[in-house]
Amino acid sequence: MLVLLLLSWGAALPAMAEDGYDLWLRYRPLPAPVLKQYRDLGGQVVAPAQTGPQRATRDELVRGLAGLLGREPGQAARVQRNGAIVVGTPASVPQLSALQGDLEGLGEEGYLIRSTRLDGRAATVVAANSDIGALYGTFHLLRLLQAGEPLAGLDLREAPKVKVRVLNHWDNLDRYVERGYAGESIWDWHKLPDWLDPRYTDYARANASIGINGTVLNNVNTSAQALTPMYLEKAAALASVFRPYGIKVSLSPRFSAPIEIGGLPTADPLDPAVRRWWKDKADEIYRTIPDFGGFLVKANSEGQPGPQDYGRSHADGANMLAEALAPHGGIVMWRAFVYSHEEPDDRAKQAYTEFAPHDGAFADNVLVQVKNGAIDFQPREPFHPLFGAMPKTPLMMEFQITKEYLGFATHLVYLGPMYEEVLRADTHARGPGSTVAKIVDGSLEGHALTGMAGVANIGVDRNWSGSHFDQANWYVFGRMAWDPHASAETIARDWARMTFSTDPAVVEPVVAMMMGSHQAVVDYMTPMGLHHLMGRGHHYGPGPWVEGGPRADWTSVYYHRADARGIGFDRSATGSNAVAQYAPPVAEQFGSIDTVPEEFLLWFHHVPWDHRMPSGRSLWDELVVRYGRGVDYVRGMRRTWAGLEGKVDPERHHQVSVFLGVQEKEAQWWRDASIAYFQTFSQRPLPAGEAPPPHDVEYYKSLQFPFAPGDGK
Ligand code: BDP
Repeated sequence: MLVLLLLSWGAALPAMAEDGYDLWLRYRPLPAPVLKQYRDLGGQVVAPAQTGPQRATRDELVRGLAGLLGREPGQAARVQRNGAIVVGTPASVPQLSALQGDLEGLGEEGYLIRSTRLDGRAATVVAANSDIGALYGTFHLLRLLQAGEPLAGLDLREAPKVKVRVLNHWDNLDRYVERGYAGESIWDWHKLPDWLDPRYTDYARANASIGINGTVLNNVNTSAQALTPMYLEKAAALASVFRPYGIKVSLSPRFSAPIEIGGLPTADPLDPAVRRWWKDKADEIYRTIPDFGGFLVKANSEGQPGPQDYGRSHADGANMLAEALAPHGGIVMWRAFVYSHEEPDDRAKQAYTEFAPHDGAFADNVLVQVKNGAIDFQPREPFHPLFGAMPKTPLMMEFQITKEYLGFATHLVYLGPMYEEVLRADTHARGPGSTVAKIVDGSLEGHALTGMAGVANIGVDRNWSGSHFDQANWYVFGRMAWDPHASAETIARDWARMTFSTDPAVVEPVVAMMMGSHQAVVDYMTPMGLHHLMGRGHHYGPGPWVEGGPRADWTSVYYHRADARGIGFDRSATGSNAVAQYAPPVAEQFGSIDTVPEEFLLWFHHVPWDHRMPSGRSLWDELVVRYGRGVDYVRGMRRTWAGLEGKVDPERHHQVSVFLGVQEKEAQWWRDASIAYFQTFSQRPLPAGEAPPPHDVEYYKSLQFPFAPGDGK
């Protein structure tokens, strides 16, 4: 049965505080000139509401239209005559059955949006093969309206290019968020399963609006408790909130759980009792959460238990879990972020060394989840050499959305350009054009199971992400997981329009700020391929002097290798030869100091201080200039933002202004501390016009931040 919804428009909405809670789904009344073109729209809304996803769709549509088009009640009669919006599937809305043929090829999650005539009236149609497709299409339509796009002649088709689009929450059961800068975990485990915070629904709406279809609730550094019946009940309650939005819940299991909560003497993946235990556990999980997504596993990495504790391989471990989940349709997301305690080799090489030989050995429902670079979410890394090196295994991309190494919540850094740079990198695995995006979307090797994961930046802060601009990173992650070939700039523009204003005088400067912000943070923190130079443990602020401690590859000196001669990590054939892990054309390019892209120079080479750079400057001078350029960019952002006063609501304008001030201070601190420290090796003067750091290196070293947020526990 169809529910026909006739909207009567309420009076103008009361002015709402712009505290960021509404994310990009603000639905504030459109400005009059934009509104004019929609005067016929939405007089009639046909949107069935029989199922959970249908109700979610209809509610969103009603909310969005009422907010955006908010009209005086007296106009209702005129509005009702024109401009139907019809949303659904051929099964749920009989009028849409004529579109059956057009829906072919759009799969379970795709949709089309078309402006057409139905029953002799002008109508905007959102049609899909499934309720979830219709929900995604509805969000897309609302996005077009938010941006003030014309609907006439609209005819677009969309389907996700990646199957598993998932957030990874590094949230502990005590609500501490590892590397979280937005307050504690939004999962109020103690009050679950009874209290379902309305925030959970808003979380699901936000994710569905950008196509995210899965969430891993708990930290990869996990506790076996998460798999106990008590916590499964709580996870099931969250799953029930997310289900109407097409979002599946997954969990991070602890590999040693059979010992810790199962009472077994071992967690050996080849032990029949252990295998039995996991099968029973999977059965129990699916009894509690019938559409459970699967397991995300960090094993034999940074002290976590794993199959190697029993002399078994990653494939042995992953396949045991895969076998338990397979009958239920679940998947294993097995992380390749490993570097061994014993291994004295270059840390950048270890994941490849451990995983590449097992290509082809993983079960069909296993994805190997690979970070974008071989070290660890550094401000800039070359693409991970595993991309292209395991053709028989679906490789899932893992990006970090939370800005552990990029200034936490206060620095304005839009990650879109970074994601884009990695996804567009050419692995040459099957000749030129073998981009990382084509590996992730499965097209290069013909994998149907594909995925992208983002380490969430979400917490209980009113604005969810710790800052207004960090919302853009959640947003762009979702959009790029949907389409890894998408443009970071287009997405930034969509986001800015929905988040701040449709006024180009706001949108264009905001987009410009965002687009240069990643290069800026690279410049003021780790220019030209430097990496891993942050404060120890908490990773806050500069720490290029960090040395000693339990392992060399947790220090900065291990990575920058500065000495009287020069600076940088020699990963060429004369050094660790990590370049050999790339396909020959890439290895050749990265392996020579003459051809390596400037941005990766010190990642792959130890370079003399006086080496001549393309700019004509010496390496040392170039470094100093880059640090300063990064700081200058932040100053520029402050000026741009100040110019938007009055065009952006005061509440958000103020916080962004203050945060940009923090960013400038901290960018300056990174520049000064780094220059003061590296100068002790280079022994060279600063280039003309460059201000000397106000303190000596001992001062910067003495700064301590014992309570910086987000540290691992
Ligand atoms: C590093 C974080 C650490 C995580 C680890 C991981 O510092 O807290 O546990 O990555 O990805 O970036 O497992």
